[in-house]
Amino acid sequence: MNRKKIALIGGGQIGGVLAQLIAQKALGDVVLFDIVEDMPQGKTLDVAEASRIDQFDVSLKGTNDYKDIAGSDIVIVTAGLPRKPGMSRDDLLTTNAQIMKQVAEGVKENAPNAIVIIISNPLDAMVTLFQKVSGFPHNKVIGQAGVLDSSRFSTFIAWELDLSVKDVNAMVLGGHGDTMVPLTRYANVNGVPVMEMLEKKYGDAAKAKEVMDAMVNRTKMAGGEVVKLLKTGSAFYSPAAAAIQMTESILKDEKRLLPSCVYLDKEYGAGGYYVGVPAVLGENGVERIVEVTLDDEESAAFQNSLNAVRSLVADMERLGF
Ligand code: TXD
Repeated sequence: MNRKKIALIGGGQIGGVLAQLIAQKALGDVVLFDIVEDMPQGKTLDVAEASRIDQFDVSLKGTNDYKDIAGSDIVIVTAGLPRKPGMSRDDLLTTNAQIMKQVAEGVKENAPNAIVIIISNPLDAMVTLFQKVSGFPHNKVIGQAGVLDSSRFSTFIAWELDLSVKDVNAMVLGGHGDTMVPLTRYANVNGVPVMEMLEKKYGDAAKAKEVMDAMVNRTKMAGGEVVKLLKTGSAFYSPAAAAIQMTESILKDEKRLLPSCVYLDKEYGAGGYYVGVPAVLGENGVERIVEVTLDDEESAAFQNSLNAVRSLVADMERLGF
C-alpha cells in the first residue's frame, strides 16, 4: 500500500482538527499520539466514524505508544501547553521545552526519515530544540507560524476592503511573537497594492497608513485576541488549517512558496537561527529560501524580530536545553 502516513504528536485541540482535516482531504493514514490514555483512541474513533459521511478511506489510529509512528512520512507536533489569558507565548518555554525534548527523542527513534512540522509554542524555540535533539537535517524540520499569521493579516485586509480574501496576498515574516513583521508594502489584491487601495478609499495617505497600522497591530495580537475570548486554550482551527497547507505542499510536492519557520544560515544575515521567511516546500521539505528585498524600516523590524528569537533561544539554553 503506498498511502502516505502522517503522525500527529499531541492529540489536543489542534491535533484533533488536524486528524479530521487529513481524513477529509484523504491526505494519508493518521496516527494520533498523546500521553493521555484513551483520549487519542477516542478522537480517532470519532473522526473515523464520519468516514461514510465524508467519504474517506484513510485509516486512523489513536495511540500512547511511539512505536506506532514508525514509517511516517510527516510528523506534526502540537504537544505542549497552550496559553492562558494574559500569558505570552514565551511564558510556555520551560514546560514545553521539556515536552519537546521527549517528543524529539520519540520521533528520532521511531520515525527517523520523517519531515517534521512543529506547531507548539514558543514556536521558534521549539523548532530549534526539536532539530537540536533529533539531529534531523534542517530542511526536514519546519515550524508553522507564518501561514497562519499571513492568513490572519489577509483576512483583516479583505474585511477592510470589502472583497474576497481569495484575492488577497499578504505575508508575515519574523518570529512568531509580538515582533512579527507583516509586510505592508508587498500586500496586494491580485497585484494591486493594498496601500494604494486604502489611499483611494480614504482619499488621504495619513488615514490609509493609520488603517494599515491598525491591521498590522491586530495581526500581531491576533493569537492573544482569540485566547482572551476562548478563556481556556488558544486558536486551533486556523493553526491546523495552516499546517495542513504546508503538509499538502510537501506530500504532493507542490513547491508552494509559504512563509515558514526555517533554518537560516547566511540568508537574511540570520547566522544559524530558525525564523519565519518565505520558503518553497516540496517533497524534500524546505527546498529553497527566498530572500525578499527589505527597505530600511522593514529590515530593522526583521532584525528586531530576529533578536527576540535569539534571546528566546538563549533563555532556553540557560534553562539547560
Ligand atoms: O501557529 C502556531 N504555531 C500556534 C501554536 C497557534 C496556536 C497554538 N499554538 C500552540 O500549539 C499552543 O501554544 C500549544 O503549545 C500547541 C498546542 O495547542 P492545542 O490547543 O492543541 O493544545 P492542547 O489542546 O492543550 O493539546 C496539547 C496536547 C494535549 O493533549 C496534551 O496531553 C499533549 O499535548 N501532551 C503531550 N503529547 C505528547 N507528549 C507529551 N510529552 C505531551 N505533553 C502534553
